[in-house]
Amino acid sequence: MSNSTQSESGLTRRTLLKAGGAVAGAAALGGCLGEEDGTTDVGSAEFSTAFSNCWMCSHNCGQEVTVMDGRVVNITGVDGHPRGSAGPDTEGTLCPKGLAQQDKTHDPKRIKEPHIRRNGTLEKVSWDEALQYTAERLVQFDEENGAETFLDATSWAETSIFRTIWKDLYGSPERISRGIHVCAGPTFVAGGMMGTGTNNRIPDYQNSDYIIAWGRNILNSFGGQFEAKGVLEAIENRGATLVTIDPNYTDTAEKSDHWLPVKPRTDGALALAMANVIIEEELYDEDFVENFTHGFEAYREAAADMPPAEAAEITGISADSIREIARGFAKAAPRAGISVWTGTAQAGNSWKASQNITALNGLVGNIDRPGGLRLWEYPSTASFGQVCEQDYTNRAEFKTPAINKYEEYEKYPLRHITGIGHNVVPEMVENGHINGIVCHHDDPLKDGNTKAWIEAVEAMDLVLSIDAYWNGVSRRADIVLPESTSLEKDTLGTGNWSAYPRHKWVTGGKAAVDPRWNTRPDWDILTGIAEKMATETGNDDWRIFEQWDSHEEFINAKLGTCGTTLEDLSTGENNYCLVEEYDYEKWKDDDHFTFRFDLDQIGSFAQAAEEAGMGTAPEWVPPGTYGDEMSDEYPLEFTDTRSVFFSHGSNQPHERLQDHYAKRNGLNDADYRGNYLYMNPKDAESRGIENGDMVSIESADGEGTLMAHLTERVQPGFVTSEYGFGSTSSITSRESGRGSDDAADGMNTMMLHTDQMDPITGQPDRHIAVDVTPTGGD
Ligand SMILES: Nc1nc2c(c(=O)[nH]1)N[C@H]1C(S)=C(S)[C@@H](COP(=O)(O)OP(=O)(O)OC[C@H]3O[C@@H](n4cnc5c(=O)[nH]c(N)nc54)[C@H](O)[C@@H]3O)O[C@H]1N2
Ligand SMILES: Nc1nc2c(c(=O)[nH]1)N[C@H]1C(S)=C(S)[C@@H](COP(=O)(O)OP(=O)(O)OC[C@H]3O[C@@H](n4cnc5c(=O)[nH]c(N)nc54)[C@H](O)[C@@H]3O)O[C@H]1N2
Ligand code: SF4
Ligand SMILES: [Mo]
Repeated sequence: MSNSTQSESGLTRRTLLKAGGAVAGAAALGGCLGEEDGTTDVGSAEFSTAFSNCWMCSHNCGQEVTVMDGRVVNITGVDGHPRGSAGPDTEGTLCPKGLAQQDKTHDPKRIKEPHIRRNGTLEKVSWDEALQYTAERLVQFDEENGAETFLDATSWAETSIFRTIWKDLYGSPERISRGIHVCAGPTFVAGGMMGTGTNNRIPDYQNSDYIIAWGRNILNSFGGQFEAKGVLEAIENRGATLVTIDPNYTDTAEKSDHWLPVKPRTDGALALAMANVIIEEELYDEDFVENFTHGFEAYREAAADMPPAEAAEITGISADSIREIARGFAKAAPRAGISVWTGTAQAGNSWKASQNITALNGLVGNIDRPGGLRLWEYPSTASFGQVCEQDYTNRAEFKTPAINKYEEYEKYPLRHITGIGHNVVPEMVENGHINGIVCHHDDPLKDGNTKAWIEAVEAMDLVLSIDAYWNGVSRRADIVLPESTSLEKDTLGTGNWSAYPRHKWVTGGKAAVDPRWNTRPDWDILTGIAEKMATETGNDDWRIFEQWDSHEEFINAKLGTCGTTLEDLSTGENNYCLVEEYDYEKWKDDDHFTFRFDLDQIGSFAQAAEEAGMGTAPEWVPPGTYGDEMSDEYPLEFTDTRSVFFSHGSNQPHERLQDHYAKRNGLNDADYRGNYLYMNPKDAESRGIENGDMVSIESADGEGTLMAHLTERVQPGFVTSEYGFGSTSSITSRESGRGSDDAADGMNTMMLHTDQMDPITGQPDRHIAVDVTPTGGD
């Protein structure tokens, strides 16, 4: 095991500066301090410092938390951390949503007590009563409906045991996971099938000479974190070229050498035209293509059908620009990488866009070469099976997921690939094939097909919410179990891509403060349910967690393979460990490695593609084939996006963030704290809309009200807004207490959405035909 790069004493100059910051923060809270100049000993009785990792998204950035009198008074990053810094000897930081953990931890709007529904009303109960009731209802549900009709919707759970609980022990094979089902299914699955792996969408930024941010706003979605820092480092140290392909003029576009304002949903044509140039001008890696790939002829034919002039008509990008980017990318290869994630993956024709974009990597042979598309690896922490010393029966093992079992779903090709689709769940509830759900740090009501999802949640026999806030699900739940935040529990974080391109790593730490109010860490909640289930069912399999006295013991068992402990990770010196080193070009030693341009050899995909009416090789599939087409009635194309301040639907309730967000939009003077509708001044003028006006947005399936923000950053013909707001979101708990669906400013834009999706993976297609009109209010 190699240690982290921090100094031995841990007392770097920056640590002292940070301590100064903590003192200032404490002073602002009226704390009793000895010194005012920032030199106060942070080891004094009033302060303690805890090192751990952030969990506001799945990135696990290292954090240093200063606590005074049981209250978090400051949070900063950890220098040299794999995810929160640019590598050895560089400053570690947290992004705005990471910093917001402090607000969340002390937020009086959190759910403070366990609740169960009695006679239609949610009532506060003790933990013992809530867990006992949960076990009784789970047993009853299994008897009446079958556990296989229970859906696990767990998102960023800090503990890994939720799959053991819901799948193995309870016996439900169905899960809506965030990555494939609602985040970027086509990106992940195309990578997995083509040979680069589901998690290998992040290039080796720091060693790259040419980076394409393709439908990615890295400087916003990971502002201050490894990705953004890696890009900026490549520009500064290597003079790397940055290209952004995005219909919107984003922060990342602003920093780029080239911005290609592609028409939404036409990326598949752009990628094929780039291949056309690269193949025609013989700029591709012939050795790699010849010896390590499959299906090049089919790819060559598809690319030949998409000359730059034709792609220019489709994409709105000139043929000269297409040639320039294609040449720049291919000539810089293998030190050229494409960063791709959600922007090209949330549309009905995303599958082919993802396949065509991924194919460019194989064409120029940048696979697992410095500066190219790195095949990142996870550290080998022990699996549950390896650490569990008690045998148990896996109750889901021989159960067929409903989507594969019943003929009702034969119309969905996705059943061959992802097993279930977010947008299909309401239909499965209507058919009685899903009858209950656990939503754990997860809000499916913001992800798509929202009106149908609300009805589905209301129709289910059992809704269990494990959440920090009252949201559309917890307000409708039968049982609400209030969870602690990541500052109130022990955590273990691992990941793959990071600022150390040759190292696997682990991070983690102990709780910085005790759980606030009557909340509990998710480990305690899940093992608490297991304990009650053991008694209720008489089945000792549920006792398997009793072999660990605490979450820390369980984490240490998992860390055994890495030669470190949670105690070690909690110290300032070793908040992260670089545990194993791995090389580039690993595929050279792998006899089975093939980069597949054509997926004809993958039976499940070939079948899904045939049912969806598409081929197995790269091809151009126009927008509208599987998604909305604009019309006279709905002439504008809506897409949604994220803001640097908010982590999906997680932290919209924080007023400080709402204010920052309003200020950033220059609309903080208005008494409105919802999301904004961004539109081009030309589209606004023709509709009589002015900046700051309230507008009505309408699709064929829904409508809502937002405040308009006019900006040239959005192209005419397109409108966009940030998601996670409005009815059903956790923002509705503005006043402490439960709130209601109508209490909030802003709009859940997925009220405009029904069940449009990519047919292969079921990823919701969030490109919607709309029109916008003034409401007359302001
Ligand atoms: N602040 C913040 N940061 C986050 C998150 C968060 O919720 N908040 N979530 C995290 C998660 S889970 C993820 S998956 C990552 C995602 O990180 P990114 O994939 O970088 O996500 P976005 O920043 O939303 O960038 C998507 C971009 O795609 C563009 N786009 C929309 N439609 C199209 C299209 O048809 N073609 C092209 N080329 N572009 C299009 C949008 O304008 C937008 O700029 O962010 C992570 N970081
Ligand atoms: N409309 C639309 N929807 C999207 C996307 C999009 O671009 N547009 N992007 C998608 C992407 S990329 C992803 S990865 C998913 C992620 O989406 P989710 O997996 O749903 O994650 P969050 O929205 O971060 O968390 C949901 C809930 O967690 C609760 N929560 C906050 N803090 C805590 C806590 O400490 N403990 C617990 N137990 N609960 C907490 C909040 O109340 C919130 O309602 O969203 C997807 N949904
Ligand atoms: S990127 Fe931000 S929210 Fe995600 S783990 Fe890092 S600091 Fe936390
Ligand atoms: Mo995501």
